Amino acid sequence: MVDLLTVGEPLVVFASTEDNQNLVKAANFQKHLAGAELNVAVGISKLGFSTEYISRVGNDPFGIFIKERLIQAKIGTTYLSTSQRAWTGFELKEKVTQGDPDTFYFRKNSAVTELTRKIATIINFQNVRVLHLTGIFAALSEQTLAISEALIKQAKKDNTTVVFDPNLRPALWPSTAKMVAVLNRLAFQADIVLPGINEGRILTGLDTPEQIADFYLQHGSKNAVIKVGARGSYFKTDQAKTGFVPGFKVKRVIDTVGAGDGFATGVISGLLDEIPLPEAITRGNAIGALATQTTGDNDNYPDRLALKKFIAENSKK
Ligand code: KDG
Repeated sequence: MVDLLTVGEPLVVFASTEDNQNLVKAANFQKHLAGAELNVAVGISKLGFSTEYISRVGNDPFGIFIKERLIQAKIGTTYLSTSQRAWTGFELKEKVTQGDPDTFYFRKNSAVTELTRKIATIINFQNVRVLHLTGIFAALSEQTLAISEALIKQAKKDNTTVVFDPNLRPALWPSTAKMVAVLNRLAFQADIVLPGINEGRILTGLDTPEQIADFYLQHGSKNAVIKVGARGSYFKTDQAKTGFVPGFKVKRVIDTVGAGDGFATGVISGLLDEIPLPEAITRGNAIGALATQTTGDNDNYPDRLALKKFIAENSKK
């Protein structure tokens, strides 16, 4: 049995080590592993679950680095292939002392865009507990969108839980209208949709977490969890259960990138452990907070012991 199956583009990220220097001026960078879906696979694997990652890399030093890191992280590579023609994608990331860092991608026509929907036909969803998808993979090409649609369709047929994180990346879409239409179409089919509050506002035209959650439930999503930054997360379930799960305070944020994937990791791990949704969201809030403490997206994701310790030490008595 595979606990988590995800599909996405792995990236090498070069994170600047110089505070508040833009990407033109910065001269020193550190190499890390990135890619939203890969971050989730890393986090889920670290918590002791089995994972498989559908992807494709180039036959180049970045591709080899990614493959080595996947093996180290014990992520299944059954559906990972290597292109002899296209390169692996990479990105540059700023270091900022406030707010979200600027990023720049080198990923157009990268190896992962050679995947075709045939890959979806070889998955046996009877052996997969959770399918995780984000709006980033769907944005990369018509083929990656077709793969996303096919995976959701097959997963639903076999009652695999579908978790969808819209992960808006407007730069990857031809227009906002197309981004909104496509991502909502995917989100409406999900068992759990995980937008950030600002993403939810763009996708629904509504304002509050309650309104955004209602919008998704009215259109078919079974459960919605709306991330409201460091404050915490609001949820609404198909059983009409609602609530707000407070976030964890951290002294200093080093880098916000990877926090959303950390959140998804916590929620998915809770689903896999079959604990109540609010407890799963507490895990999500915790891993999101831990992710902000280092420069790499997933370097500070915890194992079970570290997660338990962080929650115990930082929960209000
Ligand atoms: O969620 C983290 C991602 O933004 C980062 O790893 C890079 O996958 C990436 C993307 O497309 O932005």
